Amino acid sequence: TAEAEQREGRAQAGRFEVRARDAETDARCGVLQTAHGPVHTPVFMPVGTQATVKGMTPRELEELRIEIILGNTYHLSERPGAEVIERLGGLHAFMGWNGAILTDSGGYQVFSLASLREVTEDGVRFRSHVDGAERFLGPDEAMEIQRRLGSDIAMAFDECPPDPSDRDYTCKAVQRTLDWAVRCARAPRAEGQIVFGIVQGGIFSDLREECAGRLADLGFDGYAIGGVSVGEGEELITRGVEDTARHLPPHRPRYLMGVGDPAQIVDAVARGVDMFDCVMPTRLARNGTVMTRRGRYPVKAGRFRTDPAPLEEECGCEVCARFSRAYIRHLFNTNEMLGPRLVTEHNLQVYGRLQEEMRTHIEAGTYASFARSFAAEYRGVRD
Ligand code: PRF
Ligand code: ZN
Repeated sequence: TAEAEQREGRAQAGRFEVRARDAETDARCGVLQTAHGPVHTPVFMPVGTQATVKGMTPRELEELRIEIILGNTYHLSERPGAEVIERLGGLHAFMGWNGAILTDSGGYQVFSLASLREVTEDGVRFRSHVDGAERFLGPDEAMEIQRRLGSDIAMAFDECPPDPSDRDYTCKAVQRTLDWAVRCARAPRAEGQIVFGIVQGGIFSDLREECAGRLADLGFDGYAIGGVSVGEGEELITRGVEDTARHLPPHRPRYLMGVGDPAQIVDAVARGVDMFDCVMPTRLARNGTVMTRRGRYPVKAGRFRTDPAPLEEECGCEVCARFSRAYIRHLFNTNEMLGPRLVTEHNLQVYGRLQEEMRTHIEAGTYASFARSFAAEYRGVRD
């Protein structure tokens, strides 16, 4: 029965089994058990900040075979509030989604969205971006909100220093992140909820190593690489991932936060990363940017006015099976809401196909050559 399945899920939550390793790279395939089912890795998690993956119904997400989505502690605590969601049975029941949910802890969102007042050892005082009122969010508050939301994976409350930040400031942010991680590791959780720690350290390899080591001592269920892709450029992103991933426990899932671009995902998987999230596919879709295996293009362009071809010839998603570029261009030009919905579905399918292809090549031991040909094809054509 569904109930027995859920009980079983909660009992197994946090188990991570590595099922295959690539022959030449650090890429691996695994299965992470959550209270709402297994998550196969490598995995891309679509972003559902406001308890919705914008424009997609849960049924459509299920049809895309999506196993896990991301929600945001800060946004949901502003509107409608954690108490409201808890009263309505938790985030899954509230939004009608029965798959897994990971919630980001709110630190990053507060630092980027709200106007900061003060950072103390207990957390962050800030002004809400919704009503301008003063609020406070720290490790205890973030864990309490995530407990009420009932997400499957809660993230520790961290401080992500902006780029550029000097060594002195980054060091202080790492220290605060570690102090907060201790509190997050001990905080009460929802039934079956697991918790991931987040590594910070900016562009400083030794700080990242130290942060990773100390988090590992706390024994989290998984570990995130934070503070990467905050404006530092491609080369430093690669280094940050590499410098962090190799110091994380090999038998636990690794999650690269806020990344990203398909080419960056393919590269990070080769360095041992298992999980990703990014607004890219859904946000680009809403302004009419189609993602493909060969890069991206604006479907609103005049050259598609009479184009009978699908968004992507090799795709095979329901959108590509049924609609032409000319039709979807027309939807955007007339501001029809079906336009953003169709491109969102296609773009998410591109990530779905990518993760399946990555898994196949890891299992076959051919990931290195796959990654090389992917990069050549994807970066070969731009916009
Ligand atoms: N910390 C948290 N969420 C995040 C990040 C982080 O460093 C990033 C950085 N790429 C994206 N989302 N908590
Ligand atoms: Zn398609």
